[in-house]
Amino acid sequence: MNEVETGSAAAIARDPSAVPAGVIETITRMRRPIMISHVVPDADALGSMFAMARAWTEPNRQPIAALPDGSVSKRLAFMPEWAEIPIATDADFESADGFVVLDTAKAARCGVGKERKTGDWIAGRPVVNIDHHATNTGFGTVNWVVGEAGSTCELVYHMLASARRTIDAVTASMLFAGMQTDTLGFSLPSTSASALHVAGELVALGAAVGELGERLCRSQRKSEFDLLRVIFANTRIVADGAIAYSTATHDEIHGAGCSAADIDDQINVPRSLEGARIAMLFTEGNRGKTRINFRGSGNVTVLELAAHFGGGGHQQSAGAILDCPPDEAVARVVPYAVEYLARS
Ligand SMILES: [Mn+2]
Repeated sequence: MNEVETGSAAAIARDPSAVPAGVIETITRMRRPIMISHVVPDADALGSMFAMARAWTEPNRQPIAALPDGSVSKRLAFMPEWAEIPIATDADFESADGFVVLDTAKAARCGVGKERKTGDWIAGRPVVNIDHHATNTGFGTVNWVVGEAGSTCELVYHMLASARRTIDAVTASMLFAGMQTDTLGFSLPSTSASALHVAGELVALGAAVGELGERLCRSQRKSEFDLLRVIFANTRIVADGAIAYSTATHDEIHGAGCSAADIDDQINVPRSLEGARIAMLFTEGNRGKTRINFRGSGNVTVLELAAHFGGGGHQQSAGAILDCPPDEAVARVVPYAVEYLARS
């Protein structure tokens, strides 16, 4: 089965519904697995972890989820509440017999908590790596990476369906939330007919479409709204409007009442400008470190641009982190992006 490789860079599969047998077999052998996703988890990260954990719970199997304190944004706090999956403690990390890592391109991005970042928390145990990032490094003992899938939740749906696991209404809501947000409300080119078919199945299974829309799209807290004002005010355009970017310093983020965990989709502000082919967002959630989100529109890809600054992600949605404040990051990245666009 060529979708599964061990120990080397992940083979990128194309068909999201062709679930490698090794993935299901390896998870089925685990009794105390921990579901893990990336730092600053988005709805696809949370949805895929919780859906997996809920659907694989049995009398003799209790999956749990790794979620470091304070890592979930206020807007997505309803997801762990609905899912009701126990959160892993240090003791759970000791006794786990395997890990399922979802939506995470490399092991260093695993949201396992600061104290584990430098240690060998895997310690020889099996790791199943399920993801849709083209840059996934294949860090698992079993890897299933579908670069063209719009979300990891879409892959998890196919996995649960082919393993004949029960998808109840809450699990369907978890998966729908991830699919909806990672495709920007089913508006990105990654929204395939098959993804829409899966979304339809999830609605039939009881996904709470209206309430999810309310929570995900129409529930801005005052603090998030105030941060958006900053993002709008700081938006700049260069390259005759072909590049739009915005910034938020540590003081601006915290001054609005937000934190690093609340930085998620604000990139959509500069990205929404007509004619913007590259959008970038520079945010200093943690002082002295600037996270940069890159988005490409039309035929413009940004993965190479992000990779130039040590980052990764998808062809048209990527990120990087620089060890400097936003103004310095802008000075380094924007001129390079202008040149990059001129030759792409
Ligand atoms: Mn994702």
